[in-house]
Amino acid sequence: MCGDISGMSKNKTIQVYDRPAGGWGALKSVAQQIFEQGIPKKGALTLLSANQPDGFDCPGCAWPDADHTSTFEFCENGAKAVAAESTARRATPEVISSLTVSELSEKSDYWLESLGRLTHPMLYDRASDRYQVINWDQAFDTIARHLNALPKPDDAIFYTSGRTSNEAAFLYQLFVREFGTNNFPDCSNMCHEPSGFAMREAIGIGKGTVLLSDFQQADAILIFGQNPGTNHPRMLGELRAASKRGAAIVSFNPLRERGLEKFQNPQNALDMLTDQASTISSDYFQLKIGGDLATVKGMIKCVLEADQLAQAEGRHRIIDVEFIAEHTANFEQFAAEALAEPWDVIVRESGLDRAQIQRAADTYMGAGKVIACWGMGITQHKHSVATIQMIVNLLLLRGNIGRPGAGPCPVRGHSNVQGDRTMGIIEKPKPAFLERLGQVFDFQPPQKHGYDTVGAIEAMLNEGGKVFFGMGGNFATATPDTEVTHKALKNCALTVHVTTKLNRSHLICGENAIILPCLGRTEIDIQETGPQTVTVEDSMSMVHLSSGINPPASADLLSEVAVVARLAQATLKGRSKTQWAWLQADYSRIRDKIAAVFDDFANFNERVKVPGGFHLRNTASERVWMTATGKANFNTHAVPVDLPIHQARRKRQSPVFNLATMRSHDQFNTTIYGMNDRYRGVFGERRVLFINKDDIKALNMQAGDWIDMESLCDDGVKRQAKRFMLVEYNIPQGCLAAYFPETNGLVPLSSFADHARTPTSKSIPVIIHTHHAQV
Ligand SMILES: Nc1nc2c(c(=O)[nH]1)N[C@H]1C(S)=C(S)[C@@H](COP(=O)(O)OP(=O)(O)OC[C@H]3O[C@@H](n4cnc5c(=O)[nH]c(N)nc54)[C@H](O)[C@@H]3O)O[C@H]1N2
Ligand SMILES: Nc1nc2c(c(=O)[nH]1)N[C@H]1C(S)=C(S)[C@@H](COP(=O)(O)OP(=O)(O)OC[C@H]3O[C@@H](n4cnc5c(=O)[nH]c(N)nc54)[C@H](O)[C@@H]3O)O[C@H]1N2
Ligand SMILES: [Mo]
Repeated sequence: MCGDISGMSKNKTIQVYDRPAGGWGALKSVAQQIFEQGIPKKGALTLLSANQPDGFDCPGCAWPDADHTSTFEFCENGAKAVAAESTARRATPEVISSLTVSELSEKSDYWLESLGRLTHPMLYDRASDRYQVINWDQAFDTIARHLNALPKPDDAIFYTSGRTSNEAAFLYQLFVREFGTNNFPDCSNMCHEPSGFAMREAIGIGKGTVLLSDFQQADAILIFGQNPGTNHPRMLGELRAASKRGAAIVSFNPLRERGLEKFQNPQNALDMLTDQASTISSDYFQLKIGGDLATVKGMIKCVLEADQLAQAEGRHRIIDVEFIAEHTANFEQFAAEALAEPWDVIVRESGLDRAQIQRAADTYMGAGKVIACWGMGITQHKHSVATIQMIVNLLLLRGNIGRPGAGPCPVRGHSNVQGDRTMGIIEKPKPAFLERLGQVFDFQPPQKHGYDTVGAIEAMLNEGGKVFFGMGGNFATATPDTEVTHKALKNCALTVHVTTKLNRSHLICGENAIILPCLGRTEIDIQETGPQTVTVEDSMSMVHLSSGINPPASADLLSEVAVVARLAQATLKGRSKTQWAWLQADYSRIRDKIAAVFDDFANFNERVKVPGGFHLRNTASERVWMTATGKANFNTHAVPVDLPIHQARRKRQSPVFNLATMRSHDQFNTTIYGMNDRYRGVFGERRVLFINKDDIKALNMQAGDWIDMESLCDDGVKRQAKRFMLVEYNIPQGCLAAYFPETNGLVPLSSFADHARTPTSKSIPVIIHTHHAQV
């Protein structure tokens, strides 16, 4: 690492990080986290049990494990997630009620979570402005009373974050539907919703088709808008192996991300001792923010042009003619439109030159089997659905779906976000699913579609007196338009959060507020029949068991399953035919019910016993297309030239930037582990703004200057984020990047992805002002 280039104080520095990702830095960072969480040496062993056949599923990301049977798979950020849950610190009632909620609200998110694990249910007392301890029965009775007092069931909103197990999620959606609503906003709505929507239309299933074994066979892996070095570190092991055997790895990202360049595998003794690192990306394209659709369409144009030439010269065709004829629809129309897209539009909107796009296309055409991965850099834009369909189009051209070593791979976020959806946490349920659920549990499920995340905020804002129930997560902080969202939550009659730690959402109280502390995934869950296991589904549709090994953080915690079962009994008294207590007593009974509702889970209890679990059927991977046409659909999309950023730039003389909000290396979504972003060379500060050096010059500013940002939207609302430090970074001109959630207040609630309604957190038009310290 070379020296400090910012001239700042000792603990706040901006440096150039020129080491590989992973390596000793990763081990050091974990050791630091274990120390900060006060975990004794023995407790550190917990970290070794993540993703073992009889251990717990890592509560970090949703990247799958090699057979779930391998020796310890070290992952820096997985270890940090486990350490955060296994912390020795306790947020006891004494600690929580020693401060008023107003006083707690003054503290940082980092401070709140660092209080440690919550130990008792707490009820907000408005008179004293403090949380006070209550017992579980009182808590459930209070919530039930509020729910039953609502004018209609649709006045209750049930949020889910993606850590909830399949068993808890299944029981939760059952309770909510028996109560009478489909109001299921969830973190997917802010995350991979566009991937599900785009792929269901295109290939008839909303999930990726590839398995880990496909990564071992691919000739090329394209990575769009994803930062695996930080967010899916175990993916780097797979990429390293692919790169070593000569596969092309092509990254598309406006930022130079260290983890996409070089990696030193902390699991590999030789790498570590010889200080060797592997190159990850064979090619790196720094396109403009939001420029992916144009780039991929340009690549498609190159493929089609090369194919026309091959055809004219009587050579072997470039596109997979047989696959296209047998398996796809709309090709002719799609190809004609793509060929007609002008190069100047493609070049301008992608931010790449034609030669670069040709090079990317050549790599694609030169590879027999191709995987395309993507993350939040693709999904959090207005045109995210169209972009994803363009990526799928590219794959379809050469038959890269439904055969080994090839396919689409949306890399999911939360460790069970995909499973929660599979279990029915969905605001727009299919009628067939509802019918089956109603048959198995003998009730009439509500048919009306419910609120997604944006819809839930609008509803709480427009009508007061609702009940908001959060199963995990940090709704107040993870959502867009922070001020508006806070107002919406405060408008509720009751806000309830099932949680492991204190966070901001618990301080943005409705008229009444309750915190329900629950067991984490690392902890032993004992019910009437003994210790229980749960199941989760990873990003590649593998379903497997997870059982905790640590004693619970407090004797007063309930499992999420128990919370749901007891709340259902309190709320649905005399109305429900479901045997809630019986299901809670033995989770394998819940699994039997899951099997009764979902054919794909037939013999669930048997099949999940196999180490590594089982793979859920994926029709597209078998080239069975569950679409309206019965085929895989090519989808035509023009390169967008009228996005909010275009509109904002047309209206202004002064420079308008496109801001992407993303994760630092030391955070898990809204949970901040520390103040460093090692691979981007930022230490001791989160309020930074990554910007191109020529843009700094054009603004007449200097690296290290403090600025304010203002986002541009036509609704007359002034949205600002204040006091960010300019950090010179390798990012295209006109593009900016900063961390979420500090910047969420800049995203207007009304700005979301077409069709999928995912907030546009990766493309916010902003202007920059000098920050003036308030006197
Ligand atoms: N340690 C850790 N692990 C995590 C998480 C965490 O917070 N911490 N979060 C979990 C969750 S819920 C999720 S969804 C995933 C998120 O994982 P990622 O998808 O990696 O999420 P981000 O960090 O938001 O952004 C990813 C990348 O998008 C790039 N980008 C921004 N705009 C664009 C664009 O227009 N085009 C392209 N091509 N790239 C762009 C950014 O430079 C960044 O490298 O990780 C999961 N795993
Ligand atoms: N601007 C901007 N906004 C974004 C994003 C972005 O890239 N930019 N990313 C979006 C994405 S991809 C996502 S997924 C969302 C995330 O949104 P959420 O899922 O709502 O947020 P998290 O920060 O993951 O939630 C963390 C909290 O979950 C609780 N928790 C942890 N473990 C458990 C558990 O085992 N059980 C229970 N019940 N609670 C637990 C803890 O209280 C912790 O504070 O944020 C979105 N918001
Ligand atoms: Mo996510």
